[in-house]
Amino acid sequence: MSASIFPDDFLWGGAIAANQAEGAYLAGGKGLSTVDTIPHGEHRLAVKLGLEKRFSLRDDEFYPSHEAIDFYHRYKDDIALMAEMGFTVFRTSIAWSRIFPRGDEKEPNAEGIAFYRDLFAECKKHNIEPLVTLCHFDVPMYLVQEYGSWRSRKMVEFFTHYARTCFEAFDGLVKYWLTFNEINILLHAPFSGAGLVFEEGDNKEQVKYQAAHHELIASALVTKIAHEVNPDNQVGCMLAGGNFYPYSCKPEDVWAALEKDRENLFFIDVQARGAYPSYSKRLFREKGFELEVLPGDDEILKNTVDFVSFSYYASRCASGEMNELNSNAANIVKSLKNPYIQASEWGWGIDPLGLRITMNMMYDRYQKPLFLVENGLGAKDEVNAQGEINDDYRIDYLREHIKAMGDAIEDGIPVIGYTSWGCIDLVSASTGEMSKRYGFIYVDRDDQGNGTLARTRKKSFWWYKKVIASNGADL
Ligand code: BGP
Repeated sequence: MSASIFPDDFLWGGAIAANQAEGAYLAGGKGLSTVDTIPHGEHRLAVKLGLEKRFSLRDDEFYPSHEAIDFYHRYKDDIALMAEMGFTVFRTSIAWSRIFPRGDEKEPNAEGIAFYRDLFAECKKHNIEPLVTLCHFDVPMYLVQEYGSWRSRKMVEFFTHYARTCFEAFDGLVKYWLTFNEINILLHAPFSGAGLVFEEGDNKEQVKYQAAHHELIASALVTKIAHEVNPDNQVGCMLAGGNFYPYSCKPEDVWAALEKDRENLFFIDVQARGAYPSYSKRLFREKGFELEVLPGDDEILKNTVDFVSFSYYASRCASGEMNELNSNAANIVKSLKNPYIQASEWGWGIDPLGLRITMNMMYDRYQKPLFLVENGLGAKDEVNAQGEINDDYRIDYLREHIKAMGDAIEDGIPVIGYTSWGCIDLVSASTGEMSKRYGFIYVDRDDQGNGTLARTRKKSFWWYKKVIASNGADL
């Protein structure tokens, strides 16, 4: 075994999100949130894109997120399993509507605060550092119906109040914070990303970029507040990452890839550099809209993040002739199929070198420490006759990506840590099903909601434990 190239204080762990794991969607005074209303099945995509309203919950449809894996009641046992793997960091999110059920109250819901205090204290008890996302694809439904969600500048007030409440309530327990999960997903799935529902006659692009402006202002203010509450707080932005490759060396393809990268990096350019990027002027002019920007907004945006976090599942590919016909979905961000790489069962390209390329590009651009907070392979696992889950395909995927992250560290990039996505099986964000699994820990539950919810260690559990114990040397 070679010596570790990972720093001694490198954080190893896994990631989940409240709405994909907790279940208990109305327990403890929680209000309804956007994600609770996204149905399983044929309407799913249209709802996520903000094109169809499904505000009333239908009894004849199954919403897996309502029960999920019951992490809400089982977190102590689950955290113990993570501690057994040697986690030093655990990423989860706070469900905004557990703290503020409607979203615009002055006083928080005491039960919601108590739940997360206990959860974070449990992590600390096991010497696990919580890494907490304030908004992971969930907005209180009341704010969507009353205010139009992030269309409205009022959201800045509600979100900053929510964030301050969390910083104060969990001070001393949580140090690492993320403002918005995969903030760029707002452009690709506006309802999932930001609670946006389009009305007739909307200029959709205008609505999205106005909402983006509000989120960017809120994120900058929240970063400032976090530092005021406790100067030790570290706040990161979060990108659904993965560079675009040009489909060929044709200049039009190279330009297309650069533009597609800018579309996503636009958010991080603001959050990490503190101002709208130079290319945005032309972008807005050509799209034919003007943002409502208040005096003082430029000053607010100067509150940049402490680190840049991102998810990486796949690289992407673009050409000058890309259109709906020749593009396929690699996650929700459209991409051409890259003929040089293999893909997962869901068509997401598997490209470890793409991770090293993405990390180098981001560090060159931002010069801030990176944190890889989501990475993993969604796959259908089989439980064999002995009750074992031999997920060698997952181990292979993770090994190659951890190696690539190690290469990026050797390239000179400071990296804070790694949290593999869905460290315990949970509900998939794209499919809304259980059968697309990422975990080291298997959860007995199927797509129809059957199963005992029992937890079983997969083969990858033992492998990851060894990786952590050797600080990434024994892969
Ligand atoms: C990211 C989301 C996660 C997670 C992951 C895997 O986009 O931040 O919430 O779900 O993708 O995606 P999926 O669950 O669709 O396989």
